[in-house]
Amino acid sequence: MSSLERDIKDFLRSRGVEVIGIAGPERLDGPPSLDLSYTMRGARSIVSMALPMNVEAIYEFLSKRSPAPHNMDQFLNYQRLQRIGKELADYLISKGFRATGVPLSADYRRALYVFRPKPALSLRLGAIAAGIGAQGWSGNLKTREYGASIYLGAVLTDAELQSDPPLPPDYFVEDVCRKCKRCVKSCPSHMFEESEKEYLLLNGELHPRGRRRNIDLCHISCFGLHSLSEDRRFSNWGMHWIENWVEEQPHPQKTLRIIMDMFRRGLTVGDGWPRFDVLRVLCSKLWPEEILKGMPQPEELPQEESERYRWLALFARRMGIKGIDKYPIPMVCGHCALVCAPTLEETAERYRLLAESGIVVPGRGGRMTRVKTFEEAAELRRRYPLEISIYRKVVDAFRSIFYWHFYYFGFEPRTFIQARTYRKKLLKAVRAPQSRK
Ligand code: B12
Repeated sequence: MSSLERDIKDFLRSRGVEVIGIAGPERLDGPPSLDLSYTMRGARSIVSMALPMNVEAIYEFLSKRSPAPHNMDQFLNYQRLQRIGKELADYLISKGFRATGVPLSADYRRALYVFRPKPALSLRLGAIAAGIGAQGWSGNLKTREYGASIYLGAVLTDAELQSDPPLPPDYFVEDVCRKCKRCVKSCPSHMFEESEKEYLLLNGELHPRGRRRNIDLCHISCFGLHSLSEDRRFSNWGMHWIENWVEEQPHPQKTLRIIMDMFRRGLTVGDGWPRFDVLRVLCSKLWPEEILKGMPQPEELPQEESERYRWLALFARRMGIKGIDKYPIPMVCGHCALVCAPTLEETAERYRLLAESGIVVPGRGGRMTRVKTFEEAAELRRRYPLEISIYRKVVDAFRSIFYWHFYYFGFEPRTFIQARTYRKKLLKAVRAPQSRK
């Protein structure tokens, strides 16, 4: 490791980042979203970093005590990682290199169908190439230090840096996930399989994970459109159910039916756009530090739930986001990453909290109320149906369709060609007899 790599790591450690990895030019052969030059022309290396999620906040979230501390943790850390990324980029620029921090999410490539987003740069793939972790069964990037309950960030530079050694592709899937699979059980919409694998191809190696049944099942859970688990035993913090999914979820191969149900619900919730837009402005823009003025840390939040929501709503309004004050909780799921801890015992404990946590639904005055059984939840929803005016539904539907296409609609020949090349290479690798375990 030459002095520059050492300086970079010392710089990040001095800012509280402990999990750091570097991938140089020879370690960046993979899917289109590992093409660094798409984000920064002439980029040759990536510095990947991970910060842990606040564990006490995860406990409050999974046990259905409160989603507020975890959401505050997300708000603060997505800004903190971007700030550290900018400072490292400025440091490298002061040393005569070109460099840039990378947006942490919602920085999608333009596409003809905008609701299955592909990133400009994949922080997960960058992290695997830089050796800070490997895929877990859920497809999340898992680290030895924090498991998958992390925030990922990165900095790109034209410096040709020395790569850190990668983990074997099946480092976790073979030795840890095979004995666990609690991410599968914690996913309310059963987005990925329990036993079947699929692969991504990175630097000539096949990286296994659980086969996705249908990625829209995750979009529907993560955007709070259907919060009830398939077995009706627990929920996430989403406010909505898709009525015809309560009895039975559609088969994952019924792609069009699932997309239609997603639109039917997504375009009638009345606040679909601000709920996504708060993530977009939080994760893809570094705001002035004033935005954090007086903002409490997750563990400093007041006990009263409405008081906690007041702080989150203030944070959102400081980013120009209105319309979610009553329930300023954009992060309603992420169970697959939140349960995934550095040890099997800790993962088992987090999953136990979730499995025994029951169901939360909007009750009196729309306040999220926790109950033990599906029957109680259904009764509460019947007694306190969410009142969303036609006007709000129509305005929000227009805003969602307009802005999703304003920001993400288009056709990128470069991406199209890269994707075809990658798919061919992946198919060839997967079909090669000795390749897969
Ligand atoms: C899009 C996105 C989502 C989408 C889709 C998720 C997905 N596809 O994996 C949704 C909204 C569903 C989602 C959900 C979640 N997300 Co998210 N998300 C992202 C985002 C923006 C890109 C993910 C990504 O890397 N996709 C590209 C690849 C890896 O996806 P893929 O489907 O495996 O790709 C296959 C093919 O499509 C092809 N391919 C790869 N790249 C490309 C590019 C193009 C153009 C094409 C055509 C094909 C192609 O190759 C792969 C297979 O061979 C990243 C931020 C970032 N910029 O990296 C955050 C990120 C991955 N999300 C994160 C988190 C925490 C979550 C959630 C836990 C919810 C939450 N926010 O709390 C869930 C987890 C769901 C899961 N199990 O995957 C974290 C991940 C942390 C970790 N431990 O890995 C990230 C890194 C944000 C951050 N900065 O921390 N997410």
